[in-house]
Amino acid sequence: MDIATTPTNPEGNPELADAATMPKEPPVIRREDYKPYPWLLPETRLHFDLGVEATTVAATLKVERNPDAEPSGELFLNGDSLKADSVRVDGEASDDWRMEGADLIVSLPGAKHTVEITTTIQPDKNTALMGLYASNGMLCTQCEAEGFRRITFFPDRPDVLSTYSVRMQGAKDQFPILLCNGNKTETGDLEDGRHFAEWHDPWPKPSYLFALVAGDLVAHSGPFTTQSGREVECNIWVRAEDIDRTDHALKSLHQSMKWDEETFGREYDLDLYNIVAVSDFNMGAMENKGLNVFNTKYVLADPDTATDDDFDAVEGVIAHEYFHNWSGNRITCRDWFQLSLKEGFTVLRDQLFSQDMRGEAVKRIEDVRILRAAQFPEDAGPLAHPIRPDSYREISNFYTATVYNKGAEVIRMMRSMAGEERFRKGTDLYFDRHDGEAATCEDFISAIEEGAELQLAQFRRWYRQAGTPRISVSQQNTARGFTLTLSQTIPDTPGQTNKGPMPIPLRIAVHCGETGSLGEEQLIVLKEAEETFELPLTGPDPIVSINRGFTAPVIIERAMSREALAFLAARDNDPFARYEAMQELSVGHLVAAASGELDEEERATGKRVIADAFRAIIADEELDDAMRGELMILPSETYLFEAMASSSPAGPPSGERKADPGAIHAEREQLKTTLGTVLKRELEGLYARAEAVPFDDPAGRGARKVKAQALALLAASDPEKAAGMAARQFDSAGNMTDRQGAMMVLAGLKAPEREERLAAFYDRFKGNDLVIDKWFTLQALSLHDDVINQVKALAEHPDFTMNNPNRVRSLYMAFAGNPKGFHDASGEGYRMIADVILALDPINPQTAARFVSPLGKWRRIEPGRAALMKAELERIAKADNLSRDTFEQVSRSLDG
Ligand code: B3K
Ligand code: ZN
Repeated sequence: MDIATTPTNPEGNPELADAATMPKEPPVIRREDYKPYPWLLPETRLHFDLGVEATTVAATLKVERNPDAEPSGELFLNGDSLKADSVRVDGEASDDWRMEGADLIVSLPGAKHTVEITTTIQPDKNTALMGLYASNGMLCTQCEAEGFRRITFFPDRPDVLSTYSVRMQGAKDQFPILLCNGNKTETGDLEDGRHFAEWHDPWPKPSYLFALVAGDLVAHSGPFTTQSGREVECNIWVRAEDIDRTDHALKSLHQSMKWDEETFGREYDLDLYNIVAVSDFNMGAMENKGLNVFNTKYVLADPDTATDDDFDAVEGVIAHEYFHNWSGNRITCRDWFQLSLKEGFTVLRDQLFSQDMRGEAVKRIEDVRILRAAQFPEDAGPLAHPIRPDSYREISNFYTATVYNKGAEVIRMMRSMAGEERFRKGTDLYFDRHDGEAATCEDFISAIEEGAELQLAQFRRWYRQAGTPRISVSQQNTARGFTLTLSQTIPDTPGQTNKGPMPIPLRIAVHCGETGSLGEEQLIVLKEAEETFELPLTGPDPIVSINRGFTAPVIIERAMSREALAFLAARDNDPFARYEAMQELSVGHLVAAASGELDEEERATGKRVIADAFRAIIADEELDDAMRGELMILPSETYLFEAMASSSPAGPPSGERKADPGAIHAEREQLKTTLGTVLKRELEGLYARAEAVPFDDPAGRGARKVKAQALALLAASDPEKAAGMAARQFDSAGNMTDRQGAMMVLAGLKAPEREERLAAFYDRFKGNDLVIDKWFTLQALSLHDDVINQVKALAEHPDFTMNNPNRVRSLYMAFAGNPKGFHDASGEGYRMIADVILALDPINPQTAARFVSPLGKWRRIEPGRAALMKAELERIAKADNLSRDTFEQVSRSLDG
């Protein structure tokens, strides 16, 4: 049992049932077992007497029988690490109740009752950061998915909607600001320096959307007038010292509100919208009704402390949580298997919003890069699951790139097939039909099918089949014209074999290699396992541009010459297709080289073609720097790992080759060195041109991006010179993007400038947690030879703590993503991450479990490293008292 997360029982008994760690083999919850809850809860009243060390919660639940459910004489209430101080039914003390594990069951004879339960919780002991916890002296909550049961006994499931009225009271000096969901209805002073606030949320909601915040906060406020003319008070609540870094968050919120009205016809539905930034938070943010709670990382931004990417992340997460008000809160999920109903759809909505704010091409490329970095590996590994999973042991483990990002891609495919206008009719129907309900993915598909006039019978397979489809492409020039034969296979994944073909929409165009003329685009939908499409021949030497815009989340396998790829990289009129051709050019070369398939001459040719393509991109005057920067990004080592593990040398079935991270790293570094050497003049020219663009210039953002890339390539070929350039850039930087870009280069070099600038960075930003997180990350991610020892030393730094998830991630998640350090052939990197999991599990199981997946790649890696990774997983599995979270991920990683 986890003492640190277990509140002391008021009767002195420490044996409170903790749902996260009991029993040893936690039960499997199955989608097919769904049953409606036997009771309705029209009204919930909560009374909080707030204290950091002890908070008492008095809950009053009005319950009545649910006519649509199987009747029960018992009211089953979830609990986690709670004890009831008192239970009353209809105003009388009751002893007709019992505990079953962590849960409380009350016998109820009639059709309608009032149940009152009092509990006492200890927020400052709550290191798991689920339920009510203390952060920097303030109190805040996180309830999704199953945190409300750590506050009070309750039917803590998303299909039980209730109207909440809340009274909160506490010391006025400690908690001057008292916030909850909905509208504030009353405030007042009490005796002994205490005060209270009462809140009422008129919109029935599930318990996971409950939130409360009490603390010493100030607001950056700015009203928003809705399309129907209502004024909404918008507040960004932060600690006083952070108020100057909230402009971007407020602006992003206003833009999101306007965009959702214009694009999806959705208007906000309360007079108040509060966002609170907290430093201790398990994930990015939470969409609680009218009171979003955010990780500070996704609220605070100014140019001196946040990079351009940080600004984008703030905009994206603010939008995401706001959009949940309709796709998540007004229409919520019937059960947690339906998570992608709200998450996939909301990710798509935030992606479309950011495309509109910042430009479609670059945003689409970024989103595909994230999908390939996080979701493709998940789909190819032991944790693969469909976007609508069939079972889980711990739902926190299913907030995944699959549910979120692949979920968004699946809905995006519907949009591509219907077109924007018909898709909007589909979403309108969905919102109209299910407003106020707890719905299912099936409800969503049916509404789109009807509203957007699509046939989605076969398409439903995307919801139940895991694995990234692989599409092989072959083209034949025939007497009549030109045909393209496409075949799809969906790899086996844990528990799933022999999957049926899925509809795969592919935007496609055929260009003429000889004349250079570009063909017209069309959308084809591959439905069968194999299909042949006749396409107009635009001229000799047809070059196929396929999956333009990345219309489908699939892997295209095609044998295309380097020359044809170079043509697409330089000429295609679809920006994504250009990016893709550049990636393929590099991936093809690097995987073949890392697999030892290239002799010296082939290796030299491969690098020359890539260098020529880079040269053409640097010289292309029609490109803006933001897009140029995308085209110049080399495939990541994670992506190359995936490509190598799933590519087949000469003919035999896919998936036989194992990834060799050492060889991948060496080849990629060698390519960088060649590019830096061969393109020295061009890269220095690019750097100088970009350096001259002022920060506030509309082209400044793109300029900073290409400047960082030029510097990284130059550093690979001439480290000494690059150290000087990076140090100069660091010293003169007026913004964090340039500062971080310089530090990234310096961190990987053995140069005196490295230590001096790391110290200067630390001294300047000491006390600013988000920037000090960057300082940890820069070092943990570096390609320095001694990175493992550096990370060990950083873990001893006074600023390091296992209790703050941002800090833990800044050091160890960065390290787990550092291919050089993590995959060190000694196995030390694997051991370090396994040690982190074991140390963190009793403190914060949700965050600990997130570190398992890097080790779960063992089956796809060369045998030496595979054995080391597996041994670490087995060591974790043997530990006593593993949390449900970590137990599930480790056992799937070993079994899958
Ligand atoms: N819905 C929350 C995620 C909650 C995660 C709980 N483990 C944030 C979001 O997706 O918007
Ligand atoms: Zn979300």
